[in-house]
Amino acid sequence: MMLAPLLFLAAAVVAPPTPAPKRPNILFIMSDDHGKQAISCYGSKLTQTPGIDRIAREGVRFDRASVTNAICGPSRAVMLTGKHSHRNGFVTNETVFDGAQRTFPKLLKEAGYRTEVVGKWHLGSDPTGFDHFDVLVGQGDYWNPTFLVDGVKTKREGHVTDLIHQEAIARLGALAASAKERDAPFALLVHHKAPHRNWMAQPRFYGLFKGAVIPEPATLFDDYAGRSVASSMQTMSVAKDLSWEYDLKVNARKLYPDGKLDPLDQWMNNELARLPVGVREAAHAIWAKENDAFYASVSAMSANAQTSWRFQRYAKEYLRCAQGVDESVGKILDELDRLGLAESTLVVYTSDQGWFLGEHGWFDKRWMYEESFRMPLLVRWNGVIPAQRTSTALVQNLDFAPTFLEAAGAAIPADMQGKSMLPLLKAGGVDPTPFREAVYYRFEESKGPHTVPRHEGVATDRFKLMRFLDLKDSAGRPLLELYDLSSDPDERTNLAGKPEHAALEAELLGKLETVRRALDAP
Ligand code: SGN
Ligand code: CA
Repeated sequence: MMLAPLLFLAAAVVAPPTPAPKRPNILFIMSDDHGKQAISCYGSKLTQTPGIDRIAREGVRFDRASVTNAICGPSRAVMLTGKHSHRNGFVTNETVFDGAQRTFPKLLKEAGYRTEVVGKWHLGSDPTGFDHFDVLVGQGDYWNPTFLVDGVKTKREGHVTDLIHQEAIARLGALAASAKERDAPFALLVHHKAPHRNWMAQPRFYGLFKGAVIPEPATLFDDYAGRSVASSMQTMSVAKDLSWEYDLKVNARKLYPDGKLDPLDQWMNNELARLPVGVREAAHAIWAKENDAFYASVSAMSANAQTSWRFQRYAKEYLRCAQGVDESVGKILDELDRLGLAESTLVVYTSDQGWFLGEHGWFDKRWMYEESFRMPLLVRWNGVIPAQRTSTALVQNLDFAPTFLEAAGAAIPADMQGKSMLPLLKAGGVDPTPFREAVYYRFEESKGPHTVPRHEGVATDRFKLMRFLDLKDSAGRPLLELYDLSSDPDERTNLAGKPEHAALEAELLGKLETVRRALDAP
């Protein structure tokens, strides 16, 4: 009678320890300009994204992930190098990335990984550190784009999201086979262009949101009364800066029959002509009825009613493009299942920054305000990272490189400024330490499109201080904005310069100096 428990105990003693996880494959999926407001696992009121949501369901969703610089090329350079823009040298989109420097793909390759990238690159120089690259030339076109395939220009027919997706599926199959043969993992970077401006979806999504009313954000008609002058300096407003043709697909000639047209307003006759014929007709057909009704009523519409109309058109085009990305992500996850790679692959979904989908009256990004500063971030590694977790840790795009290197068992170079998220991920996103007390941000592209003034800043889990580098307050000091994110998540009330918040302002200025010093900021 006593034997059974004893046997049981003995069996428990000799049971083999759980093997350490093998080095995972790395699948890094990124889109361009995809805000959290447009992803349903983040509580979107606008759309459903079942493909992307699956990663959250099976892994960790980060709610306070941020970028160090909310603009395309610089963000990508930060991801590759694990260093802030001032250290990797790629400060604005006008810069050329120095591909001779150390990047995570190069280090993974040295560690025995096969490394590949497909999709958007946008770093001015050709990719380095990849066994194979198949990237868009420049920003890339939505239709019939030209790719650079291992240095050779290759024009392909079709829609950019479908073309990148097809290539991703083909490379996954090839990489799975070679990984087996070499008994070594791979890293595949799949970087979609969508939903970047000027929003041209695949025809199969044209019917989506037809007749629907997209809820307007609470700050669509923001007058920036509680902020500094900085917010009024931009040219990225839904009301004024989206072009009728290029962005909104409304024939400007019908609105201004005798007027002089903006170059972007010659688009209907120019760029639209690049669409395949059947697609061109389908595209015209979705807009025609709504457009005709608009031409007939626009003269009687108030300015706000016109902005609301423009918002609806813009939001629907954007969300349709994002739907194409979501469909691709869902199918890529299915393909991992089919290839038997779901357990052995670390999967990331993110975007190169967040996005203004009408919040504060805007489109585009660039600002340290929440919508563009925060990026979506979802991570899955079955069996290693717990499922269905959320995290408020202050992780950044700076942290991808060290995370991938640690997962690969490779050394993290001492000059990388990011921090591996792996321990945090294994703990399901909970880190009592905490992971990071404060993050540093710096945007330099004031001379680029949309005229957003240069600024830097520091954010903690509750507060954000922004300092405009070229603007002064009435006393001649650098212009500041300070927000309490817990009571003012829309950042409508600037607390800087208010005597009752002087101690808080001084504390945050101190934190800004601390992070600046630690990172050797300019
Ligand atoms: C283009 C867009 C801008 C956008 C930048 C940067 N204009 O210049 O609206 O801010 O890219 O975007 S467009 O008329 O060409 O669409 S980024 O994602 O590459 O940083
Ligand atoms: Ca971008």
